[in-house]
Amino acid sequence: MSPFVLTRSLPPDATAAALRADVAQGLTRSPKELPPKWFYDARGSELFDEITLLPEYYPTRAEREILITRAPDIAAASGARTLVELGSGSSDKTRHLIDALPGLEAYVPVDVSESALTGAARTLLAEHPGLTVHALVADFQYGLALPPGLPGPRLLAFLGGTIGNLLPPERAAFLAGLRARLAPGDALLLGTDLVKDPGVLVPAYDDARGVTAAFNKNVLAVINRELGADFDPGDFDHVALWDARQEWIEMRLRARRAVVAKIPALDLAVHFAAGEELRTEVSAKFRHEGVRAELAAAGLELTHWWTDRAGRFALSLSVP
Ligand code: AVJ
Repeated sequence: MSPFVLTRSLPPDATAAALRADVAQGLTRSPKELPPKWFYDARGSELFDEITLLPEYYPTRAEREILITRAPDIAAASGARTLVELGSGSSDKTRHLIDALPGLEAYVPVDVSESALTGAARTLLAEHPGLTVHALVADFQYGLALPPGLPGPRLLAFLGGTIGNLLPPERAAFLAGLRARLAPGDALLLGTDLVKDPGVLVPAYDDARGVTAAFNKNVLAVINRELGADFDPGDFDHVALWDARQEWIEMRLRARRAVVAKIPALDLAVHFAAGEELRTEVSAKFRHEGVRAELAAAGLELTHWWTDRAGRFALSLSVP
């Protein structure tokens, strides 16, 4: 195998078609909602990277702390020869894991962004000349078609707490789908943000500098550009709230006045009453027992649970 292979399992127009369907459905139902994956165009990815540096946004730093301190334990427990990473982005935090896995032969980053994949691969190959990188352009929510012949044991990593952006039934289906990809000896490394004081949680999603507000409103710019719509982001306020019953953060865009937006590509006009809200993201927070139970329901047994010193974020290892 050559050291770098890239497989596209997303047809080039799949993303455009999925955006049209999500906008057509999500903006014509009540309450209005959109899936959070549409935040991440080039500008949105840049804003997300900026969020990870904010003093209020602790998850990225907390997870990095765990990866740095626990990488040798993760390596020993998994013995991985292949590392598959879902939603790998810049593969920034993964570096700690790759450095700690002595027997690693193949790294398989999976992301919807081809540019993120090629950029990350270039850096990694320079640092690890012996490593084979098989990048996969794919939307991991819709089934993971792994390239054949990846040497086991395989470690599947899903970091960042992104599992919290799926709704509970989506999460169950997603975990069951991952379980179906794992053979005896393989393992799943999962990052989950933990339930904590709303006084810490809410500012993480509503920072003082307004970077998260800009990130939230960017989804309107995506719809304007991709579907020819005429949303004015200034017509909307950023809202972040803690739902104590569901134990999740919700981000919403609230119309400051009555708004009518045209979406020519869908031949649609969308009406917002003054004060009406569009839910743009759910970010669920977890507890040890809840993660154990969700994994067990998918046929995975939790074997390790590591948190940062402050107990804000957890990495878990589970096996089929
Ligand atoms: C890291 C993608 C899971 O839910 O915390 C950051 C995205 N949204 N600020 C999260 C996000 C608002 C984030 N994920």
